[in-house]
Amino acid sequence: THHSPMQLARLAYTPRISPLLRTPRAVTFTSGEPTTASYDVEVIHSQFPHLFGQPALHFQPSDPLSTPPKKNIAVVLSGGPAPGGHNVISGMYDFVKELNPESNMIGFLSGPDGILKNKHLILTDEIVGPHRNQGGFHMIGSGRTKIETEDQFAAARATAKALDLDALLVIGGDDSNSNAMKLAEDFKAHGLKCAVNGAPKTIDNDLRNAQVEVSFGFDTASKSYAQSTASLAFDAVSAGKAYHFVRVMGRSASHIALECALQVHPNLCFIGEEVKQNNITLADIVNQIADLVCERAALGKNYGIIVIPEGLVEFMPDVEALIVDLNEILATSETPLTYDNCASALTEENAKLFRMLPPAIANQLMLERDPHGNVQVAKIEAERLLISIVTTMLAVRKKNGKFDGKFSGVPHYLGYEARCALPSNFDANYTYGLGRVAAALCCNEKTGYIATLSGLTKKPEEWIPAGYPLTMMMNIERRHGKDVAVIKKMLVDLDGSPFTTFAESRDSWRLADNYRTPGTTQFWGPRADDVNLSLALDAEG
Ligand code: FBP
Repeated sequence: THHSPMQLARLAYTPRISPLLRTPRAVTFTSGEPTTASYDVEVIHSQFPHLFGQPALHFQPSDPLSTPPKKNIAVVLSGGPAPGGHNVISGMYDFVKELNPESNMIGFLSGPDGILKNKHLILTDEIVGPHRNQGGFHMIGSGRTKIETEDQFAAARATAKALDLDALLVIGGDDSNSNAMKLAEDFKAHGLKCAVNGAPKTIDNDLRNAQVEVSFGFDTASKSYAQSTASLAFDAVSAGKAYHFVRVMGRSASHIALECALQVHPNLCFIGEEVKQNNITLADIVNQIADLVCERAALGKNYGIIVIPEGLVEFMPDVEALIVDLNEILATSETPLTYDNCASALTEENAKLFRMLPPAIANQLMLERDPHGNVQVAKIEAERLLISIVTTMLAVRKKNGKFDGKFSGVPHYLGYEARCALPSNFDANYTYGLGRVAAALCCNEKTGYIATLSGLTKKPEEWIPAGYPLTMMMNIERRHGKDVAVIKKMLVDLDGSPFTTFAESRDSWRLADNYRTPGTTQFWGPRADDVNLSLALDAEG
């Protein structure tokens, strides 16, 4: 085998699950009242006429039923990898096979594109086995293709018919689950038996709401980023010669940055959502950093650590206005855009800022939006942008006698390295359980639901399984110049406990070096089942 000793040890791990999920033939549901959407009810209802308003499904113990007929159940991984994806598949696989060993589990290859082209793999013990409790999405691969045109929906229907599918599980983030809902509605409208359900994946933790407590992968990834951030913090104070500017992944939401701050106590951490609420401009941000550097220099400290969420660029009102303007230009332009014709198409104000940015950053802002219409913030090097402006500012301050220290900024981006990490115990348990919840929905003809487990700060055996209609979580947003129904992203709640806890302590972290480290992810021992601080604080309320 090519597995390391640690991987082998993780292969032997048995995920902990609720007794309700242990006996597939004893799973029945009680359904509640019809549901509605929290936002834009009428429009969402009109977009999902067949499936809007379905009840929530709660799991109920019952006496085991006889073996149900053989089924064909498919799964697809969609979007960026997140630790635990393989366990959703293995949980689902086990449940489907325990229900009826004759059933087929089919994995679509390379994301939703595999559905369109009917590229798939029949999953077997040999394929699933070596991936249990392992990181990565490589068992079947993933992709960002979005099923949106009528031709694409027709291709998806053709595949569902060709494989005689009873159900499909989409493991994805907010956009992919929104798409799963559209597919569920489309299949229903065309009289296909194939059900479509979702599972909440993303390291960003922005697929979260009253029903979904955390998206899988966040726990492992944020612990890993926090550990690296801590190492850089101690490097800063040990070497005493540089400021580490650490940008962390997370798209628009600053959940990962916030978790890193709660764990590490950096000198400064920006939270995109607060920047937006308080209308903090790019000029304000660089001033805050320059002030910090000057104050610390006065104490003889020419080093420090600053955490930046990758979504920050979208939240500074001046940069945001520029992005909105660019979005419309990119969506409507028929020819490829150059720096110059882009600058001349912008409003005067936006063009001024655009021309002021380092050209590399301006070009990164012009990069094509992803298939879901998102700005590719992972490719915008905000840490370099800030270092470059702060360097210039401090030179001016030095000339004016307001700064007599040294400044050296070292840019870091913590992004791709944590998305395929070995899942923490939390994520291994959570995803295996989610896979079984999803299988129960898929094998019982439920469609348009997201699989959930709640009560996640309790023991895994006490987590409560349920299925909730995806329409409950949707709102109307403008994407690619059009209004579309999508799951509402959960950004950092400025009244929530993770943020208020951070806000109460951050002043004391500016000048002192109160750095702390969470350590690397533990798989055994007294701290192995610790959950991330954000989830723990949220649960405390
Ligand atoms: P998902 O939303 O698909 O889970 O992906 C999350 C993420 O890792 C973001 O944090 C990041 O901005 C983005 O993917 C990067 O995308 P890509 O892998 O296409 O560069």
